[in-house]
Amino acid sequence: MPDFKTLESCFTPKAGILLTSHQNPDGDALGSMLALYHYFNRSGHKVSMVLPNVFPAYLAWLPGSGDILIFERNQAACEKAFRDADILFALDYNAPHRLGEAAAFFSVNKTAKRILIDHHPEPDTGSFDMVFSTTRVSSTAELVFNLIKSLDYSKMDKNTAECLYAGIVTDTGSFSYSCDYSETFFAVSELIRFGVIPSVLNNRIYSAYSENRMNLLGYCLSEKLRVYREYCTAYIALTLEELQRFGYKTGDTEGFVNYALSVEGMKFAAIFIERENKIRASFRSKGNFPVNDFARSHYAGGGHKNAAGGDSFESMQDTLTRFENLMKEHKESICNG
Ligand SMILES: [Mn+2]
Repeated sequence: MPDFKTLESCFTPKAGILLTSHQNPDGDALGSMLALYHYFNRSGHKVSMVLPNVFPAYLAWLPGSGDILIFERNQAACEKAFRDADILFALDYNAPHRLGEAAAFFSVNKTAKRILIDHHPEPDTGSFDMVFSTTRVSSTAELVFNLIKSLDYSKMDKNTAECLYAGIVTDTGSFSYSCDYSETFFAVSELIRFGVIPSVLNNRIYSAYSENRMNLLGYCLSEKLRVYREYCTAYIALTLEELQRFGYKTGDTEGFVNYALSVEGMKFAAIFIERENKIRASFRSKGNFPVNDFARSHYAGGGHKNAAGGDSFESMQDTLTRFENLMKEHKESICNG
């Protein structure tokens, strides 16, 4: 666990703090950001939050989410937040380019201290003044829990704890991966002590899907799932037309790739989702096949060893043909990994 005590000297009274997280924010991006928002507010600082684009609706219940500035909707206010900050926190991403178009403002304020808190491999250390990074945790939210615990645990409260729990439970797929260390469960047991009720929050997160999303999932599983037993690989591909047919909203396909991976015998899974100008690919693996290396080599992407993503700029047909060739090529390391 990084030593967060070294952060203490950064905080002048009433410092202007900007919290940022990555494009297409997930539960960990939002949870770790909002937890720090509550913590720094209670510590008397002036805090703003910027996300590159909108977050999924199932996270809107998180306390404080209404105060987040969205770059794609309100560029002027976000730009001002970047300029005014004394301290900029980068949460749950490892390099400025993960901010998308907002990355142009990452270094606009030359005097701001830039602090990274993240659990992705290979942090771009040159872009930050301080780096708190390890892959040995479930989530950035778990890191933020430890930050608060070592700096001023008296500022932990129920709102903060709920945000942290949301980050941990979503980044571990409800405690089914990235949670092999006891420290994760220690953090969760502490969060429960501060008022989190897991059954209530799990319901809010996992029982709030739109009918459209459930229909799209059903369609994916019955019509679009391709299983290649000899390559221990399964994938799903969705075109723009199919997404529109099911009234697609941001976040609707989140988690779909895990269904492909949960087919018995599968060690590698992918989902390809057509966007306006590219095809977004997400990869998952069980065991040792490093999907972050795979995504980096073939899809200009990256991520974690067992969960990564990237883009393809070919047609859907060419994208899938190329993927099928790659899966044959990597057969040995996939199936024996
Ligand atoms: Mn994360």
